[in-house]
Amino acid sequence: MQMTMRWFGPGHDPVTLQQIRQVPGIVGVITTLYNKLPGERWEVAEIKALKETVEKSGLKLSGIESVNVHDAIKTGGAERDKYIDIYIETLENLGKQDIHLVCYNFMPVFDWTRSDLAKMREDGSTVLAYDQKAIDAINPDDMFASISKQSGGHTLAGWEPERMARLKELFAMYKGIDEEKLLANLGYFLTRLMPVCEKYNINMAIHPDDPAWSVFGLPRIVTGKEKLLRILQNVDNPHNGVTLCTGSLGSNPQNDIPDIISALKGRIHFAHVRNVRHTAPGVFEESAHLSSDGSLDMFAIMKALYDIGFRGAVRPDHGRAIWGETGMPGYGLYDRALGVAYLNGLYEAIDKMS
Ligand code: CS2
Ligand code: MN
Repeated sequence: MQMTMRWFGPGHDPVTLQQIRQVPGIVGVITTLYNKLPGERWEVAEIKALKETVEKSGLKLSGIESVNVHDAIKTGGAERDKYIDIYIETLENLGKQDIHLVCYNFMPVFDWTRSDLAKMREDGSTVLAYDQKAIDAINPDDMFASISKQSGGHTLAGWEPERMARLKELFAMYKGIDEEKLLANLGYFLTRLMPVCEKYNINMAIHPDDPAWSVFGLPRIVTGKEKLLRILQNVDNPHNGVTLCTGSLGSNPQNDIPDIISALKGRIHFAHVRNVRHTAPGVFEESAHLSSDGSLDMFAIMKALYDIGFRGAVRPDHGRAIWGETGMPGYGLYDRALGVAYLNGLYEAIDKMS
């Protein structure tokens, strides 16, 4: 297992590489060119500079999260081939820099969705939370305003203001796109990527939809075991794989995460391991990583990953805001570092007892 943390890059992330390096057991970061909009090519010089910055701190660049996918690709629009060509060039440029892991998502319009970015818990910590009733009461046009109001001035991953300014147009693009069409468009995209992935040994790792059900009437196809298996079988190449995000899949209590992990053996390329606490149907909050604080069995999850032979990059995911830390919602240093320490402990125990 390679323990990593997500880092948003110079000028974007209030957490420094040196701080990350001081977290025991961390070998690398998962990062991105945060300024890039979906559809823009990543140039070699930019990737090189990012990699050098990371490596100067003594860490490895373990993978990219995310190279975002243009909506023309997701909707199968007239310009999809042009944007797939650009995506392929980006992968080529990443491959040439010895980068072999790319996380992405295929969610229409919005990336992850929450109704509250700072829900106060009894102990005074705050967490990201979701309440379906609150989401149902929001007009999708106001969703961006609602999210950005709570973001503490940070641009949130997947919520690029440039895209959000074109929300009406985006919703119009997805008219007539149902789950089957979206799945077919994903298959088309992945089929075209496989040759470059084979050439440079790049693993594509699709991130589950968060929450793991349809929001605002938009289709969602990365929500559970059957659908994940369909995506993998559709393009049956080991480079077409999954980011096993326990918090996203775990938003739906029906998803049995250890069972999903076993079913995806050999195709999990990256893992986001965090807990989530279900409080009512359609209502959850992002608890501390510890099993007893949430609804997921983190031991069973780490054991399942161990048992299928997964030894790739793992990262904690959203943490609570604790100890007065302010920063990017979900991505403070303190609680994610606690998450890392805990996951390391679980892993060491599982490894030594196996
Ligand atoms: C992440 C996602 O912060 C998060 O919720 O897990 O934004 C993830 O990076 C993207 O969906 C992957 O493209
Ligand atoms: Mn995740």
